[in-house]
Amino acid sequence: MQVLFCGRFVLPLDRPLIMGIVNVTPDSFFDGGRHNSTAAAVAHAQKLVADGADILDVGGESTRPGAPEVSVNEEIHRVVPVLEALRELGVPLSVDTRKPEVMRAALAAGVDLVNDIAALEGAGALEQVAASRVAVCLMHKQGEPRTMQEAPSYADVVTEVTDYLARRRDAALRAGIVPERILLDPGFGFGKTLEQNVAVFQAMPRMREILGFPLLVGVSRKSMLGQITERQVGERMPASVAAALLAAQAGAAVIRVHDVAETADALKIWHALRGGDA
Ligand code: 7PJ
Repeated sequence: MQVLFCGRFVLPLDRPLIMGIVNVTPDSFFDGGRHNSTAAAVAHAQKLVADGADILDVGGESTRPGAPEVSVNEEIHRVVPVLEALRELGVPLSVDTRKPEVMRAALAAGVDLVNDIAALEGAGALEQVAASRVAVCLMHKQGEPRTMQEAPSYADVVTEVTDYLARRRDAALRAGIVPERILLDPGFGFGKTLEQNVAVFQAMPRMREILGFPLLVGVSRKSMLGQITERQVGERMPASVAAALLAAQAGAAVIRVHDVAETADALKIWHALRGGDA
């Protein structure tokens, strides 16, 4: 059976894992105070675990298109207290960051997985992760979050995303990260139009074959779902659950979601009813 070496844990990959999203950003908790946003994030994370999250993904920088930049210090102060408070839960902890300095602080705080939308391209990021025992998610994006949705452009989006992930996979392996520690992610919504996201989604089984590594998929509440359903972000839960099921069907190893309880139910039905080993 395929497994993921993930810091303190060895996670079986025989069925899709649910990664629950824990945002620690002042705009997700309008309180202003540090203590309150830490406490709110910790409480939310505990609820996600009760709801069935297999991994918690803690992020202090919003990478939504157009979101403001966050300084290294600010991001560390958002994320580290939450990681420290969650360590005793006994659930694998991921940090969602592209800043090597934040990775260093998160590694010191005992994180189990580094989820990097920049695929460890930051200075020293590869080496730092290689020197640890944590898992890593290498994600594709085109451009930078603030402007990436302005004019995404590809000759062949599936080939370009696959080739990029193959290059970052190889860079990670060369740095000494063993295969069991690596997840790859096509990066839905990161510099991709709806049509490009759809093409990549449909190509996932083929990409998995070609790349030979487990895939992480994040489509939860994203604007591609809003474009299809014409729903605002707060009304995209059913669309997100539907997309999560299809990602599972396409072979995703880890599914990154906001709505953990609903996704867990949907996956239970999928496991129970699909039959065979599809
Ligand atoms: C993703 C992520 C994703 C991975 C975000 C949002 C934007 N990390 N971080 N994959 N998305 N690995 O959740 O809408 O798709 S932040």
